[in-house]
Amino acid sequence: MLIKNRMMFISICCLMIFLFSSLGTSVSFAAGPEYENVALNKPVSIPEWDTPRQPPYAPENAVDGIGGVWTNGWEPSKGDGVKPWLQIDLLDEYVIHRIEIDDRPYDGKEGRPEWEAPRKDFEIRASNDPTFETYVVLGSTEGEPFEIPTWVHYVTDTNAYRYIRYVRLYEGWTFLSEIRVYGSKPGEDFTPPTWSEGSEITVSDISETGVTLTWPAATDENEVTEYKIYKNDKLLDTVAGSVLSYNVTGLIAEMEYAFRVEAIDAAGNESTNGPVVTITTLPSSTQFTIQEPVFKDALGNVLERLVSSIDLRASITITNNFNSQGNACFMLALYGPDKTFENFAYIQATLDAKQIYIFNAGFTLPSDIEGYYIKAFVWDSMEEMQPLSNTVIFE
Ligand SMILES: [Ca+2]
Ligand SMILES: [Ca+2]
Repeated sequence: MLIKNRMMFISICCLMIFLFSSLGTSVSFAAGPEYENVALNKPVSIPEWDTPRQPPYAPENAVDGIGGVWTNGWEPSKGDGVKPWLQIDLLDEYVIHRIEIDDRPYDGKEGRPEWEAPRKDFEIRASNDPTFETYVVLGSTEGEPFEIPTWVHYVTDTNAYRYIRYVRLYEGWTFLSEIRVYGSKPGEDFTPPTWSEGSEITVSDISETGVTLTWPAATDENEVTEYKIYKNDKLLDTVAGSVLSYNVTGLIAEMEYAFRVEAIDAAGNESTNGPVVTITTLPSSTQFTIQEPVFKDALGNVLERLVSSIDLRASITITNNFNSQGNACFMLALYGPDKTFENFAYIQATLDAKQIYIFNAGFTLPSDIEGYYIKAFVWDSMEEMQPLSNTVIFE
């Protein structure tokens, strides 16, 4: 009988093995918000006295995306006895976060004694009234010329404005190479959730194969919608924002793991300084941790019972807990009515120390499966046949 079985094995068994030593996706950290230049190519206007010049010195050239070159920018038609201004209609209300103005680089020619004039004595105003009867000042350079090549001004005003006006504060000539206005729509969330000082992950129920993590709630100006749990800097799982603990399973005995939790808001902003904890799982007295086998069809659908004529695949996860290699053999045997032995498949391998393996084995089921059942179990090897697991019956 044994010989016959081995003969059958050689002729019919089907073997598959997939090895995994670690599972998960690569870690990603959220960058700071990247605001849009909401002034780019938007409509511009100038005072009635100012006659628009032709490109590349027309008012539109102040917002055409080209900055810091000699031959591009808005130049008023005159500079004596006037205070030039240029107004941008953002076409919608935006919260302004940053304003940038590029210098027109000095060409070194004689006769330009006040070349720094365009770099000082201007003001950036904002309003929702296109006539600017009322406005707020977002920033100014009165007195001191800004440093070449770009004035970068951060805005703290969190109100939203539609119109931006560059205004020269004193009478005189000016030149606006390029102005960029970085903004976002009101209510848009660019700020990741934050963790309060001293936030820590609490660990409990450390076992050979798992641990429970518990963390304090992070806060957000809107709402924390998710937490991501990272295992050794790889994403392990994502839970809802209302969940503050996670039961980690599938760990290897007597191994160190680092866990980190990050909070995510509805806009997808992810914190980067979430709490971290390092744990060591308990040692195991047995070499292998063997999970229950899972039975699937060829498409990967989990089966509840035997189905006629399909290619059955059974998989089992085996963890080598020891610091030494060990052999394991996953056996799948098909029995017919009256316990007649019909078919079998197995996969045997040497498992490296501290590694997790998934064994797959399978065969095609007969067209009539009435009375059939499968026994699935793990031996140490086909030669020694020492059982390492219970026998699971699947019918
Ligand atoms: Ca320009
Ligand atoms: Ca937020």
